[in-house]
Amino acid sequence: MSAADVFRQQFGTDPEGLWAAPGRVNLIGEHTDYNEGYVLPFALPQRTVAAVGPAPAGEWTVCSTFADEPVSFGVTEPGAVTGWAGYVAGIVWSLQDAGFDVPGARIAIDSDVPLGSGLSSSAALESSVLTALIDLGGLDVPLERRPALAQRAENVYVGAPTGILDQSASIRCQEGRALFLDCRTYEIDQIPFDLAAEGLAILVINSNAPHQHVDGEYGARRKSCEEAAQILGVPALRDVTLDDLEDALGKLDDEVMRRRVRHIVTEDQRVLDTVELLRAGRTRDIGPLLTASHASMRDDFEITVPQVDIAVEAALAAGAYGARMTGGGFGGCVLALIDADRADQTVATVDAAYAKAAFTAPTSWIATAGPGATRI
Ligand code: GAF
Repeated sequence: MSAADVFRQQFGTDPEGLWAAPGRVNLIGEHTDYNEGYVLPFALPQRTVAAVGPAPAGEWTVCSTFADEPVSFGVTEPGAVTGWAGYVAGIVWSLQDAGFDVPGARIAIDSDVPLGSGLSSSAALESSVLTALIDLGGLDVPLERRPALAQRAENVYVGAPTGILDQSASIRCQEGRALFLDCRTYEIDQIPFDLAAEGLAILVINSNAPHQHVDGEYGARRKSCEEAAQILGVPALRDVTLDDLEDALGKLDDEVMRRRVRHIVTEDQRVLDTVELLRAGRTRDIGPLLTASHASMRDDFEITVPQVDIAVEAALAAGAYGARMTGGGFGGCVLALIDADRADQTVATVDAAYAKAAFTAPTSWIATAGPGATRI
């Protein structure tokens, strides 16, 4: 059933409109967002659709294709609504808290963004509902302000200490482009990213590894980065450049903290180098940067698991130009930059490596850069 079908079944009338927001793949720049650094995501064609219609002021009801019961709520305090509907209530709360007169609404959700795979299913949900409520209420919220509103829903209402990468990707990405985002200033550059024209492709390999300890470990990484910035006397680790790195590491006593800092500082530089190569039309040459990013996440930030490490190694063995885990880590997806005509061999090599290790089989597909959040 589509979101519109669920809306009709639940509310007995047609929705006023449909809004969609995508999941994302982050090409490079992992855990740099909350360090006020750089990221380079592109939007997936997979998206969350919200069918939305009006309701009396101060009343919201949300239902979906993946939950049995609708959830209704009024004006709420952070955390009052839990589970998946909390992301929707969080958007209402965040807009209200920012002073906007949010219209009451009936909302039905459908999504083909894989859940819990590091492809931003929660940001897609937040961004579709945010865009719908802004349009429905005729609210004047410029595009560049929207990701921070959705991020607040997640940080304050839901209570997840995430950065601004996922909501920015879902809201600001454009078809055929990768989004180069400065997470301090929110300045963007839309980088042309039409791999098919170059005979290339991004293969996404969902490790299907169960996510473990995600929340606690994510928060611990963030805390360690923020403590390091404080010790180094900088507003954020973004302010430590590659040239400063050795000096900075010399000022930190804790070996684990030193590794965390090294990941962030080198990762920011890898994003900048990747953008430069893409601008110069040297797409194949970004491969080693992708692979170095993975090694840094594995060895310094320590956020990979054997399933994603094996996927990266197998993709490289099959001839990929580069490969890395994408997203927050502890499972999730790997991306590999490959020649488009080598997709089948790459998938076969990865599948064989998983079978040999007796891991649950991965799921792989070619990802193209789709549009950001919009009314459809
Ligand atoms: C998750 C978070 F939600 C993002 O903010 C970002 O930190 C990412 O992990 C890692 O780059 O997706």
